[in-house]
Amino acid sequence: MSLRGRLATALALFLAVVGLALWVVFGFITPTTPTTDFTSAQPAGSPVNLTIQAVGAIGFGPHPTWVSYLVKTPAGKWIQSTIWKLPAHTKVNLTIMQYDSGSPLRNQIWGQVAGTQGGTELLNGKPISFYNSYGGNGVGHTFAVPAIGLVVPLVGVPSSAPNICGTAPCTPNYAHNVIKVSFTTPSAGSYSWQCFVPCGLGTLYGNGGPMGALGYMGGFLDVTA
Ligand SMILES: [Cu+2]
Repeated sequence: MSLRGRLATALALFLAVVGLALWVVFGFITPTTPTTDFTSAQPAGSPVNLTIQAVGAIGFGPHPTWVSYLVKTPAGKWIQSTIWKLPAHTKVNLTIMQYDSGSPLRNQIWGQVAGTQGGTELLNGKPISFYNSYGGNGVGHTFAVPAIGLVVPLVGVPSSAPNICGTAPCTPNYAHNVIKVSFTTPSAGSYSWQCFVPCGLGTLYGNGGPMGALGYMGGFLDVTA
């Protein structure tokens, strides 16, 4: 091969390596999560049934040990997606399958249910408006949409339970709590939701890792007119 040919090959290889490195780095710092569309899952105006689960460890992907939320698609498949497309001004019947254990809250305000229909959540069928995280099993996560004042504390399963789910998606034969609330979507816009319990174990004050990553402890309600 001529010198020129060898130089061109070396340059091409160098650029390929640089490109690959950039792709990996940017893929890591700008995580994305697929959007799940619920706008055509039901006739216009009918309530949307949204079912999600919170797990102690996702079990797959780049961060298998991270806590995470998953969503059940309208087709019934559990996927790791935290951006959900919802119709505006529509009632959402939200069911949360909580498979993670809990602990006392650092700030008791997150034990207060807010922004739901009736100001309550159904915890395994029983309505509660507040959960004292110093008693019982504590709170593992919250599902909160600050812009609409929605806060749903997710009471933990007993950490001593013999059947704690290890790998998502979890199925109901593992220890879990079923939490149900209803709320109404606001007008069109993008509304962030997140967990306010510092559950990013091993990170600074528990607020790193999954707490700041789309697809794990936070996402968006993509509300469309
Ligand atoms: Cu959390």
